[in-house]
Amino acid sequence: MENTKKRSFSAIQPSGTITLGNYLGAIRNWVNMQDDFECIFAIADLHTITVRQEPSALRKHSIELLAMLLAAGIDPEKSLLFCQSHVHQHAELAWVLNCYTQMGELSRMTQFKDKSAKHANNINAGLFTYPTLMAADILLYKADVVPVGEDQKQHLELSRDIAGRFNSTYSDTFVLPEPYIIKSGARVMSLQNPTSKMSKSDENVNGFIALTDDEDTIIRKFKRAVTDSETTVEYREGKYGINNLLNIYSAVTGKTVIEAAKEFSGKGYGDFKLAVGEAVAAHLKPIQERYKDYIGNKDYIVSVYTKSAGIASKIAESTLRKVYKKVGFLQK
Ligand code: ATP
Ligand code: LTN
Repeated sequence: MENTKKRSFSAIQPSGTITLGNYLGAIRNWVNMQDDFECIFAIADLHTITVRQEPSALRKHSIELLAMLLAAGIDPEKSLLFCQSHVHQHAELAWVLNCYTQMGELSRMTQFKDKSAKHANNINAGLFTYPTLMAADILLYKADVVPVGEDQKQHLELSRDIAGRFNSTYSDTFVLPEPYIIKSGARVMSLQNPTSKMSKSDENVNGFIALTDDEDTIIRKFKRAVTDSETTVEYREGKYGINNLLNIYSAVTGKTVIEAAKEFSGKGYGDFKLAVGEAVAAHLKPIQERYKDYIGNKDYIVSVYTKSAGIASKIAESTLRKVYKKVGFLQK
């Protein structure tokens, strides 16, 4: 029977310990999509070296991330899961796409502006061309949809622009990918600075919940979460800290933010923060238990990413060949 499912591609960087933001904004949706889409997932290790990494830490984060994705419910029987650096076509297509992307387009990317401000001593060319590598990731597999958090929307729009430009210069080659953003959890904010997003590379560990944090740590971090000087739990413009906690509570309990706010009306911030911490810890517990099994079984992880990379590479090669032919390279 012909496969009529739409194809989905997404990736995540092994740049640190995966956070509640990554989970609620992206990974949880990846897990839920596996029956309805043909899913391809990658560890974006090529992207990660745009910020200087300790090699041993990068290896450790990559294995931990793979174990966590399996624990969260990525099923290698249904989906592909591999390392970007193992499929060389990503870097090759990225080079071609660089030649169809304008400096002006790349300089408008907010992630580039944020990251170059944060890493002012290492504003390398890779950081600048990060979005063309991301476009290559997606376009190689002719993905219809790309499940990401809100922060990646701009990169996706650029991927569509690059794909459209290539198609109209030559002929239909790439599928124009659609972002697939699920509202609940799409933008989890830092617990210490609720106007900026929760990020795994945050130097302040109290700003994020790592998926491996134990219950006590989770509750402690929520207790310390920055809120405001008022006393009522309500969802309202300007109450950034409380809104963030209500969003998180809603995302892990399935209640709406309005229901959640009602549940805590008349209660103090202390009770509310404790309840959010407990709900998050309970939600993560089964994932953490499965994680312990996977991280102890490195051979299994290696077998998963090796097999997936082999399959991915065949799909990627077929797209790359077409691109090389269209731009006018001699055929091998
Ligand atoms: P870094 O801190 O190294 O930039 P990151 O934590 O932002 O990393 P990425 O690997 O860049 O994470 O992103 C992986 C996925 O998680 C992406 O789909 C991204 O949109 C999503 N994501 C990241 N942070 C959040 C957040 N705070 N809320 C919701 N989704 C998020
Ligand atoms: N830049 C993404 C990670 C990423 C990605 C991709 C996401 C790399 N390649 C392709 C979707 C599709 C991020 O989440 N920061």
